[in-house]
Amino acid sequence: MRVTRHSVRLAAIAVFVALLATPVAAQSVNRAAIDELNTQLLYVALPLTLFVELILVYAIYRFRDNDDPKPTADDPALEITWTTATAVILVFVGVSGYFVLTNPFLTPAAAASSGETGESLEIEVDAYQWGWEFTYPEGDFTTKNRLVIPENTNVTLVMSSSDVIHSLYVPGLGIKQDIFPGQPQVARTRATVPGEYDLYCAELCGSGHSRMGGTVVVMNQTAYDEWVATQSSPQ
Ligand SMILES: [Cu+2]
Repeated sequence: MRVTRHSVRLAAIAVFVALLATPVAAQSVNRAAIDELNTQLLYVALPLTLFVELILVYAIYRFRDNDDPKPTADDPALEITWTTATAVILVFVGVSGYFVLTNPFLTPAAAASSGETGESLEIEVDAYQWGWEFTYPEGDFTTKNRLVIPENTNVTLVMSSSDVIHSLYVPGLGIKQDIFPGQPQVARTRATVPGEYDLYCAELCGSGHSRMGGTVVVMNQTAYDEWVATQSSPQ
């Protein structure tokens, strides 16, 4: 079978477009903000990478037989251009990153200063060697290594550690926050897609660190209410 250069090129373009255009519904507002930043930066990085690689390939080809290279001459205009272009790109990356960092779901302290607080389901998180305990506001019940939250609800995790430094990491929901003993930390999210998400401790915290995982279960409001009722009813 003959594979034409044309078909290879078409396939490469198709894969590239599919990668860029695949609409992956973000599972939380945190995740949406992070994914959007990634895509934005990708649109800047890809053309730059192609540009640099093309120049590299061109230089290799153009000067392949050059046994007597001449030193390059000063070119102030060119130097000013590439310095300015680099500065513009860095400012763009810095500003885009700043706006995601100050998102009130990624930096809860920013929520307080921007006045964006509002209703929030507050769940206490205790991290310890080696596990997680979650205490819910609706009743005096706790769960271990399994955090259940309702979808489309602002959730605030008030976290403390009973021993060493741990870090709550839920990649699927875009949550990552270190937890220092004696210094409660806050993480926030609003999950938008029901399902189960892996939870890890992202801070090496002792010999049981690798086992310090769990699951975050996002339920629709009805299922969550029913689940709370079964938890708090007397046995
Ligand atoms: Cu840990």
